[in-house]
Amino acid sequence: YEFNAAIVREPARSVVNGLRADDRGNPTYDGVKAEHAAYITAMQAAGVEVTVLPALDNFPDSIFVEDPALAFPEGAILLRPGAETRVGETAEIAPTLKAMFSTVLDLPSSGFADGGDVLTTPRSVMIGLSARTDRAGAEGLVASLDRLGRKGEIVQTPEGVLHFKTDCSLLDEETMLTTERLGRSGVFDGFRQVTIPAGEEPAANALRVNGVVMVGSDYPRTIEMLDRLGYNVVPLKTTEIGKIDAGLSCMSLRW
Ligand code: CIR
Repeated sequence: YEFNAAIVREPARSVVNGLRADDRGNPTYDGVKAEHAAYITAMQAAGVEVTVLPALDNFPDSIFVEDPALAFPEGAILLRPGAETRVGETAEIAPTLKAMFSTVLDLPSSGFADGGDVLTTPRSVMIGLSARTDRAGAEGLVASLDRLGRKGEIVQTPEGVLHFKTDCSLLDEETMLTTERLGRSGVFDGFRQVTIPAGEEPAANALRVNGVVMVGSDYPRTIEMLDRLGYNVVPLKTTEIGKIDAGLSCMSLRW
C-alpha cells in the first residue's frame, strides 16, 4: 500500500452508460467528474504523483483504469478484461505503460483477467476467479507475475460479486478489510480480519494509500469502525460511481 505513482483516466461523457449488474439509474456525468476530481486530490495529498490520461468516449468504463492492467515497481502486465465492451481498453493504456516501465508483459494465455480481481498482499498476489477472470486468464497471470518475481495465488470470488476486490481491501501488512461473505470463505486465514458492518458491503472496496485509508463517505459505520481502530480515514464520495458498480480501488493503477 505504499505508492509513489498512479495513473487515472478522466471520465468520458459516456460514463453514464457504464456497465452495472443492477440498474439503479444512470450516474450523472457531473457527479462522476466531481468524485473523480476529489479522488485525484486525495491521492496527491497522500503523496502520490498522479498521471491523468484523457477521456475515451468509446469506452464508458475506461475511467476504471485498474481493470485493463497491473502495475508494480518492477514492471507492468497488460490484462484482457472479461467484459466485451472493455477489452479494447488494454490497447488504449498500453502506450502509456510502455513509456513509463521498461518491462511490460502481455497476458500469455487465451483467457481473461480484470485488475479488479487482483489484490496484492505481503504474502502473495491474490487472483480471484469471477465472471470477469477465468481460470486460463488467472493461470496466465500467475506465469506473468512469476516473470516479475511475484507469487500469484488463485482464489475464488464469492458468487454474484463483480470483482474479488469489490469485497476486500488491504488495511496494512497483516490486516484485511473484508465483507462477511468473503471472510467466511477462508481466503484470508492467517490475516487479521476487520469485517464490514452488515448493510455497508460496498465499503469493502476501500483503498489504503501510504498513511491514509480512503473509504466511501456513504458508509458511516465502516468509517467509525476504522477510525476507532486507529486508521487515518479519508472519506470520499462514491455515490455516482457506485451506480456502475465501482469503488475506490477501480479508479487508479498504483505502484
Ligand atoms: C464494470 O462493470 O466493469 C464497471 N462498471 C465497474 C468496474 C469496477 N472496477 C473495479 O472494481 N476494479
